[in-house]
Amino acid sequence: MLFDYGEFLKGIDREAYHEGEWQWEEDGYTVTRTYTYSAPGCHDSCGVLMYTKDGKLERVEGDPLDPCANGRLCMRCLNLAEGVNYADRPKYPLRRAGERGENKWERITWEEALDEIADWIHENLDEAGFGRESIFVNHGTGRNISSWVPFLGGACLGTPNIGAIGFSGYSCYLPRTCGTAAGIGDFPIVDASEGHADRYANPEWERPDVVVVWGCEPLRSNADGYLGHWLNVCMQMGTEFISIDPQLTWWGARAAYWLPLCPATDLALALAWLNVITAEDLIDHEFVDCWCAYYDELKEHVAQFTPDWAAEICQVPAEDIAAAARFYAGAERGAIQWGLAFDTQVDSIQLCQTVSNLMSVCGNIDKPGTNILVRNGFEINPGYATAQLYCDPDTFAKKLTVDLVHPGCVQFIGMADCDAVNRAFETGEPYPIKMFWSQGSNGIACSATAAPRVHKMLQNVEFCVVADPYLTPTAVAYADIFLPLKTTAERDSMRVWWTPLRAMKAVSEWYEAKSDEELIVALGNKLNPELFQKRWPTLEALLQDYLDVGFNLYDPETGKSYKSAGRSKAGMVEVEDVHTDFWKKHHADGECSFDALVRKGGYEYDDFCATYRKYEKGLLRADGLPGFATPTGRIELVPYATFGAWGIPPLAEHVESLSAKRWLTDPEFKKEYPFICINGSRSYEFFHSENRQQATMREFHPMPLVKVSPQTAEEYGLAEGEWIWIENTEGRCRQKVTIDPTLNPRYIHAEHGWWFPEQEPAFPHLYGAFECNINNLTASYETGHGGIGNPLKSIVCKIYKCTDDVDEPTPGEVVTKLGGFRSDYVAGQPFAWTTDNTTREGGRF
Ligand SMILES: Nc1nc2c(c(=O)[nH]1)N[C@H]1C(S)=C(S)[C@@H](COP(=O)(O)OP(=O)(O)OC[C@H]3O[C@@H](n4cnc5c(=O)[nH]c(N)nc54)[C@H](O)[C@@H]3O)O[C@H]1N2
Ligand SMILES: Nc1nc2c(c(=O)[nH]1)N[C@H]1C(S)=C(S)[C@@H](COP(=O)(O)OP(=O)(O)OC[C@H]3O[C@@H](n4cnc5c(=O)[nH]c(N)nc54)[C@H](O)[C@@H]3O)O[C@H]1N2
Ligand code: SF4
Ligand SMILES: [Mo]
Repeated sequence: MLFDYGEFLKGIDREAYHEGEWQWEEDGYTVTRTYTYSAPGCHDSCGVLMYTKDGKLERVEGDPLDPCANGRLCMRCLNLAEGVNYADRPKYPLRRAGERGENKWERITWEEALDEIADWIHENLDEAGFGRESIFVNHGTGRNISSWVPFLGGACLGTPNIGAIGFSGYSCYLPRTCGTAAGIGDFPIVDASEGHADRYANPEWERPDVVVVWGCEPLRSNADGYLGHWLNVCMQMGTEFISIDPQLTWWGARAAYWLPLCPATDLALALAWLNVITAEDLIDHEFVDCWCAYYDELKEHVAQFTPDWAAEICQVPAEDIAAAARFYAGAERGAIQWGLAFDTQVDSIQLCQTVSNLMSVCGNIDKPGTNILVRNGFEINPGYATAQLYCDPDTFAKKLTVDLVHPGCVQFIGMADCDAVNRAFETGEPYPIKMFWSQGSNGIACSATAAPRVHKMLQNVEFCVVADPYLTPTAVAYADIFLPLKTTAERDSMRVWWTPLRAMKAVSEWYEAKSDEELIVALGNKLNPELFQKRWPTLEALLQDYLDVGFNLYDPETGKSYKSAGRSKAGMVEVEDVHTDFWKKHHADGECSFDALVRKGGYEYDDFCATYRKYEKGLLRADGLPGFATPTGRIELVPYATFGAWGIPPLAEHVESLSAKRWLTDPEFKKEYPFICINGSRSYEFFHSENRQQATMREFHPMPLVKVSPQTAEEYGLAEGEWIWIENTEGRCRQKVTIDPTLNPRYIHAEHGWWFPEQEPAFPHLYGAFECNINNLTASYETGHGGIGNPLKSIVCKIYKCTDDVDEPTPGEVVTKLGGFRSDYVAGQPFAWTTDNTTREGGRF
């Protein structure tokens, strides 16, 4: 065995690492043992030692005593001090002093900023007859904000319209959570021992035999509370891997099988795996018999999806599809690590449900070394649900829902529907959006599919507030008021995503910046003083409430408690007690506070995620009976009831995107746009559009790179480092060529999220945010069943060399000065050409 956790632990000099202390002095530094709050951006939270001198963060090291990350850090955390101390980081609130996009600002006080916001809302919404639903709150992916910004939207601003601007199909993570909620009732993640404080040494834990890394690169992304190096440890302990990815990744290069499928054909492959596994009877009979419903229906349905059928769609040999399926199903303990690619396809929700069926029929659910079912530790679940508890019920009823723009779809997600929001901006229907509040998102450079189109709709918004640690293209383009925010280093906060509950302790200050939590308290006390004076008058009160009741509706005077009614649109339900399990555990011993958590090293594990076979123990269902949290109490391999209620066909069928359909059926179109562009795979240096300010990151990764195959380079006469245009019907952008000998010649891969903080901020350049933006080529409004999933990672395009034609307008000029690449957008329609005979119905042509 290459990796022995016991040996690893024995090798740590615990005294040198000040075991039992949370802060000490060392060589002129104050060292603080704490957790990052998803620094910078990031979905995770790793144990760090922060080295400060005179109140300034100078260095960050991994904390080997932290069981989550075991002292390992990404370059993004190791380089945190450079991001935190960036010279041009805004220090004070700013008011726009010129036109939008001129980048002219004047310094104002927080009091002035909050007054102006309150006055604007009062005069232009409340007194002018508009409801608070006319405020759209935009937030991004940083899991350092996903509990807090929605809460700010609901509790401070009183709007139900909270979401991600221009991000059609909720194409990040939500498809996976909904796809599994329907069939399993809970969310499965790969068990790499992360639920246990004693980790790989836990006596119940067993390492997975086979892990399928599917549409995910966990070493680069560490996505969604999951650290990639956990899987690396499993590999070192003997786990074998399958990689399902159009590109050769680190995992693919070390895998027993690499299935380089055509982008966005994963459902065809998954159905073929089910076909093999059911036809060859490779299922876990005991598990299926006891715990799964509708197996016969599933088996009958997948009988048509043979490996030969899938081979043609996926462009992977049928034998390889079948052999890999047998390898996964034959493992005693198999697990599937799935990634963003699951969310960026039009058949996304059925794909997620189908792959959760693969886990279920093989019995790979909630047993050691398989996919375990996890929830937020200690039942602390603030977020959309709690935000909506504080919104006026009549206003809540006006939430922008999916049915407004995708007829027949049913809203079952907490966020406002991204396309319904677009449509409200574009048409004023069903009501105009008058105010845009953006916090923790760089929408125009990142989340906005069809970025030029989103620019068109945002440029005339009446009032815009952007809150961010940095002045982003989104701030320069739209903000009337800019609010400077703290980073993880300056922030007192907590997070619980799965387990453990973690505390982040502020170690430095940044001028007048406020943390997201401090902003909630300040804004809430300004706009909603009655509620905030009672519940959250101070930061301490807010943090305590998080631990005590997770922001649920709770009135200590009447004893009445309410929880959100989950995914439904229905609002709330009265419950007996909303106290969290953390409160129940620690209220009496006085350890239920932020400070207590910091003192004990910043973390505490929860029992739920550490318990295996929860379905046998009655831990999953609200009624406490054994089984799963589904209507039948079993895993529903065909989720008739839930998908039925959501308007989604319960039996899965692969569907191509609109452009793929046209590409496959229209030879002229395919000749014009011969490549499929996979885009946005994560890099080690950046988190979406973040960290571009950091000189060290730019030294490693100076410019946006578009990968091409050697064949393509030869055919087009392209040299390494040469700029090329990438173009399709929606727009174009340029990136620098890098030649990848492992890439399939039919694909290219472009990067997303690029802007250049060192370049001109003002229009038309806007820090270069449109120059290299691959989302000039992607489209809004194309979603799959349920309004879920957008095919943003499989766009068709052509490429050609950049020339030095100075008369040609730059993309920035096209977008900010010349009305955009297209003038023929139709609200609700992704492409101008889809108004003719192309529809979303049906499978592959
Ligand atoms: N073409 C293409 N487009 C994509 C993707 C892709 O793969 N391809 N990926 C998509 C996905 S999955 C996502 S989730 C979106 C992400 O889209 P965004 O979430 O908009 O992306 P970020 O660039 O991470 O923007 C986050 C902002 O938060 C700020 N920030 C950092 N720390 C804090 C903090 O503590 N508090 C607050 N309030 N703000 C902070 C950062 O400075 C930054 O401006 O992009 C999507 N866009
Ligand atoms: N360093 C860093 N970490 C991040 C982020 C970041 O920007 N930077 N972003 C965070 C966010 S919000 C997210 S959502 C996660 C995403 O993180 P991951 O889930 O790891 O996703 P990606 O890096 O986009 O892509 C992973 C792999 O999917 C493959 N892929 C693309 N299209 C397809 C397809 O159609 N089918 C299959 N099977 N594979 C495909 C790509 O080739 C790539 O190798 O990362 C998070 N972590
Ligand atoms: S995953 Fe990496 S960037 Fe994210 S908190 Fe951990 S070390 Fe930092
Ligand atoms: Mo994401």
